Amino acid sequence: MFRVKPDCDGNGTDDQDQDPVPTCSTNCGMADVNNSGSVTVQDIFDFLGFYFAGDLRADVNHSGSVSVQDIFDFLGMYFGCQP
Ligand SMILES: [Ca+2]
Ligand SMILES: [Ca+2]
Repeated sequence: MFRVKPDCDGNGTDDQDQDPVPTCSTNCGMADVNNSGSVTVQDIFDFLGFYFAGDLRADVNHSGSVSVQDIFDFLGMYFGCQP
C-alpha cells in the first residue's frame, strides 16, 4: 500500500499507526497513477495519457476496461487526496 501522506484523513494520527489504515491512503495510492509516491497534478496528465491510450493503468476502478467512469473515479480519488 502506498503511504502518500502521513495523515491523509487529517485526524492527527499517522496513517501507519492507525488500524485499519485509513481508506483514503488506498485511494491516494490509486490516484498515484505514475507511481511517483505522491499525488500531484502530474498524475492527472498521466492518467489522461493512459486513458486516451486505452492503457489499463487508467482502469483505476479495476473494472477490467477503461471507461468514462474511470475518469470520475480517478478525479474522486485525486481530490479526496488533496490536503
Ligand atoms: Ca504521482
Ligand atoms: Ca474501469
